[in-house]
Amino acid sequence: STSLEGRKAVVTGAAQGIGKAIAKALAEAGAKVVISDINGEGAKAAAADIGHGAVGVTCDSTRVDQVDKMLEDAAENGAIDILVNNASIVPYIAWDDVDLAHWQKIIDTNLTSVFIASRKATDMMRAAGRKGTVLNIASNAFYAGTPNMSAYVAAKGGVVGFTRSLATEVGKYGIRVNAVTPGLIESDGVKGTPHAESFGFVEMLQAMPGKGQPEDIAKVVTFLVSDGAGWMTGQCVNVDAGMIRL
Ligand code: NAD
Ligand code: 4PL
Repeated sequence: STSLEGRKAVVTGAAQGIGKAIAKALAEAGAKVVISDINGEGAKAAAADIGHGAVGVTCDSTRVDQVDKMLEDAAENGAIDILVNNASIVPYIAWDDVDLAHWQKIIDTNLTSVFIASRKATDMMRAAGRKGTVLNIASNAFYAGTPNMSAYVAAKGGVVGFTRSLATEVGKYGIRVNAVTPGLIESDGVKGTPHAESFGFVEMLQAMPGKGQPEDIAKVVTFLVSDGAGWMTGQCVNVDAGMIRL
């Protein structure tokens, strides 16, 4: 079933946008949700907005010490059941402006952060004998090679590769690891940026034209972390109204 009653979940980067919609959907499905974000005020505001016992905490997903503590706190002397790695920077940067500093910042925030939280969360799940699950938010930009985000696309490709290998490593413990690749979504982070100018072009490519919303991603994530997806691991599910037909 898709009920998450009694499950403990952490969603990173959930103060706004797709992460907040995921946190809301998991909470509505019955999970106790920790909203983790570098923007602690935003995380607390999101938790208050969502209700259902959701809690907002300040945590920089690139910092091992902060992530380990955040996950220890969320586990409440056990282990969490669900980790959603969503935190990321969504840059719009011309190729000619991509320097090493930008590259390293994006790899750190969008890829290394996924390793850091997954390392700790799956170690804790194994120690507690918990058959938990990790869900990584990648992007269909990995398939499309979308312009003006080369470091981002590289990081998301890394996330897809890591999803496959981590699923292999921890499958023997009953821990499932999957990813979702959203297409362009009208999130808080996209609104008011040059990405928002891309909707016309993206809708032309979609089998079903329309502006993707955070809830469109949250619904699929809720299923993938539920027992209904218990026979799925190492998978990458594309959610983009048919822009990419794999
Ligand atoms: P957003 O910018 O609206 O929200 C991102 C959140 O992550 C923010 O609350 C921000 O504070 C947080 N964050 C950034 N760096 C952090 C860090 N170091 N530690 C903790 N939190 C941090 O983004 P969004 O559009 O909702 O995107 C959410 C996810 O979906 C990301 O993984 C993004 O790459 C992916 N995605 C987005 C789109 C899109 O079009 N919006 C498309 C495909 C994939
Ligand atoms: C197709 O992940 O997948 C813009 C911004 N367009 O972040 C994305 C597409 C964006 C995308 C993305």
